[in-house]
Amino acid sequence: MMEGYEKAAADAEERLAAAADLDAVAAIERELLGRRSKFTEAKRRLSDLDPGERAAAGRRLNAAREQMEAAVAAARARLTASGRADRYAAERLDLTERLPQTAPLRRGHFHPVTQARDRLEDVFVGMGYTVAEGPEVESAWYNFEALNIPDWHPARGSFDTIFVNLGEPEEVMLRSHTSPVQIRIMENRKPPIYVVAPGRTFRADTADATHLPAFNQIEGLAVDRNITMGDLAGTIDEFVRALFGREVKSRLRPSYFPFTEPSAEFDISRPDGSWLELGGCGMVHPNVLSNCGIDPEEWQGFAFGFGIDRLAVMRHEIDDIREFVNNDVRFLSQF
Ligand code: FA5
Repeated sequence: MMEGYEKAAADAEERLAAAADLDAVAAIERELLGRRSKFTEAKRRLSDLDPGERAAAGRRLNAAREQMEAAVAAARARLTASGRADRYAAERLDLTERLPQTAPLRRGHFHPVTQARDRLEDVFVGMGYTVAEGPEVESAWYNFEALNIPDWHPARGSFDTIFVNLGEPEEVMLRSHTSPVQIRIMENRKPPIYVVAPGRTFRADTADATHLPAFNQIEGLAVDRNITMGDLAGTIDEFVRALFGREVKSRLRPSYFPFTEPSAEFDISRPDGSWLELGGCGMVHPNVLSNCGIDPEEWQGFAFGFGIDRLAVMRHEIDDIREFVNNDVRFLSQF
């Protein structure tokens, strides 16, 4: 009885090694170890043997069973691994494959506001400026105080700031303009400085044809010896011309910002003859230079900050700034 069984176990190892799939392994396992198998029958017949023979036969039977179980497990492991490898091979994607072209491929493009931002950077880099960035979440020091806006100052109210619930009340905020980047630049660099800093800005403004609650500004800062308001006016003129051509005019209007003195607002002309306010500008206030460790007796500067979304509206003659955030591809694909 035992010999026949051990022979079957040895055969089974060969059959398992050749099994092509997991179903075949399960069938062999049933045949070898299942309820109707020779193994189960041999186990049952152990009780017919003399007690002396029984122990030795039982050990041989167990050894054969362990051998078969190991062979079954090995076959399963082999087929699972190769099954996975086959599945991976079948699911493999060739990322370099080029499908035969049935229709002309349509290329995407950048959002018109991104295009305006890139164009602005190019124009200013062409004028010798470098490009910097600052964080979108700011402290009251950078967004206000260092810019000569102490907490009692009424100008704080005019920014409709969106505060973030972190630290002391009204200490952390989404920056309401890109002017804090002026401070970060002057803290870290020595004049002469010629930098522009584009980026997202946030205000609790209700969206309308000319306002968005999240919009983009570009800040400009020049600090050097003997800088005058004339340099500022010339720089604004130059970039308006580079961006819009000669038909569009710009004008400066006296205004007030705590961080510049004197201050102005600049507008550009629309095709219908009206003016659109694009930004604020002025000579950097001596207090702001001092706050950053720059001696106002030795250095002067001008700064400006204007809305990139507003500029893109002008550039493409769009009536409503909200079109930029509606994400209607039919609209966006025109630019
Ligand atoms: C400022 O933010 C000043 N930091 C600008 C500045 C910089 C002055 C440096 C002097 C020196 P103001 O709040 O006016 O100023 O905003 C500047 C421009 O941002 C506006 O002229 C407009 O073009 C744009 N802007 C402001 N609010 C919005 C809004 N809700 N949606 C779209 N554009 C806006």
